[in-house]
Amino acid sequence: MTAPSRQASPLTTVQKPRRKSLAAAGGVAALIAGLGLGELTAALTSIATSPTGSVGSVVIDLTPGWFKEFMISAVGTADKFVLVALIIVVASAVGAIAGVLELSRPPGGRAVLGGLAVVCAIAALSRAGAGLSSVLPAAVAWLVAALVLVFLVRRLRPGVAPATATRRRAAERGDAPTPAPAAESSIDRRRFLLYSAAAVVVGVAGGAMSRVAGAGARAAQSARSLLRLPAAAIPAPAVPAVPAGAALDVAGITPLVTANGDFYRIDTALAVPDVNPDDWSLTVNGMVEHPITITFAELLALPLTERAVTLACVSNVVGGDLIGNATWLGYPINELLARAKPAAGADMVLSRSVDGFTASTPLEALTDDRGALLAVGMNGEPLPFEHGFPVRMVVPGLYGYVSATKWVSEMTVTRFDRDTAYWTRNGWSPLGPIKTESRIDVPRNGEKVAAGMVTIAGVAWAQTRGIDKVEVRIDTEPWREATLARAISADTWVQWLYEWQATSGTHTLTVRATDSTGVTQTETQVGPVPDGATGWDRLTVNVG
Ligand SMILES: Nc1nc2c(c(=O)[nH]1)N[C@H]1C(S)=C(S)[C@@H](COP(=O)(O)O)O[C@H]1N2
Ligand SMILES: [Mo]
Repeated sequence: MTAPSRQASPLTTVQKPRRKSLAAAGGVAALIAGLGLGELTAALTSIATSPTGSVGSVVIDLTPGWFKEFMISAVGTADKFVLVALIIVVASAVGAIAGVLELSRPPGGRAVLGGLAVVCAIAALSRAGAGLSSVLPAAVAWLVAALVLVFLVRRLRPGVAPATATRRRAAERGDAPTPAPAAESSIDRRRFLLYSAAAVVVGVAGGAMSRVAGAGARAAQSARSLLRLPAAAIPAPAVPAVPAGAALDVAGITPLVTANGDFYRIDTALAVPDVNPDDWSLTVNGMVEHPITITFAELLALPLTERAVTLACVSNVVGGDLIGNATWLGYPINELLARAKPAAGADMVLSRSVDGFTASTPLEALTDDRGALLAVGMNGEPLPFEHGFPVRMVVPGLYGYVSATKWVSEMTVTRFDRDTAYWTRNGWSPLGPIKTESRIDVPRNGEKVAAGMVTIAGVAWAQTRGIDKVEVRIDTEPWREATLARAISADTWVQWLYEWQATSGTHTLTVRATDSTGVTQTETQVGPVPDGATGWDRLTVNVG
């Protein structure tokens, strides 16, 4: 064995241009490490927020149709592959630029990576059902990439290279000759490449693990995208769930039907459950004569009903937006329970989600003819993952926390004095009927409007009872009746408008609704706990 010669030492002299290319390589390595761990974070939290996936989806959305068609005709199903390759090329270029910049103008490289992270975060936020947590993968990716970049680029600075520092210290002590000028640029090139390779390995491992961790999610996703829901047996195709004339043509008013991507989302799930419909089943058990287990295929084979229902959250404040209206396709829960035959004395159904959430619903609300649904479709699509794919409950007239269990997997017939549910255990009322409410959508609070005819418009709701009257009050003038649009049904909100001859000055607008039982929305202001907020929606406008 011969000892390695001096020349083979990892300490080599690296010229400036070489340092630049090493920095570029380090930048790419840092980016790979960051992206890999960002992908892993996405796979472990939510499926829709992967930095590359969300950027890819946004690119797909923004690509003009003609170009998409051209791509598909030119490269066929390889279009996704081309997109991924393109993203890799662009990302590598950004990484290389970041590396060079971090060497020449720190913290320029970190800033460039930060810019890329912001793009990823915005892309993730733009996806349907995104929340603040959607930026987490991009944030993790940036943090990791920036740390690796700083670490690697520091090794390219002769001033701080440990070997040089030792030499300088030795020089200061005077027990070594002054270092040769060339040694100033000596860096541990082999070690640098080793660390860069390690960063690449970490990134690739993170990416690979994210594929494994996200496999279930992807299986569920592809099952959802392949799913073709059967047509509703009721209403017949000729009878639309949303009749003509139900939507008012007023700029800025809440749309009558809320698009799935705009539908409010409330749940306790940190990661959206990705349930594969092939693995899903619902069990009806507890105080029943005939326990039932039904698979997704069996559910779809039953005659389904389509019905518009306005869902509301008990946490919605007066004037708030935790409310949405959709057409739901599903199987009537009362028919399912009729097959199971609840025992005498039962008064509650405890529904359970695959993620452990529970809701306690009065048995009566699920067996009467209000039309509670075991829903599979939302506005003509399979349920979005965020809204309970593959199956959720929708019960007209009850706040979501006592009725609208998403990803539902079990319904236990029981009694209120035997069991409690997720929110009722936390001090919320066991009964959650939706209160009669109304909201002004236009004009906006604080808006400046021109004197003359101003349209005041909004929505009002009293699910299962229906709205009979909406009144508007300008300042302290008498209440004036608004015009109601045609209601879809008593289970949905109704749009209303009032044409106001506005005079200059500051004015206060107030709205109140009266339901079909003759109950007028109370002025008494209460917060959401324990059974829903009350009060009148009121706002101020400046008429110029
Ligand atoms: N599994 C599960 N289902 C749930 C919840 C939940 O936290 N987990 N939240 C409920 C609440 S409080 C409301 S208001 C509705 C909201 O439904 P959405 O997110 O589809 O609008 O879902 C209900 N179903
Ligand atoms: Mo809710």
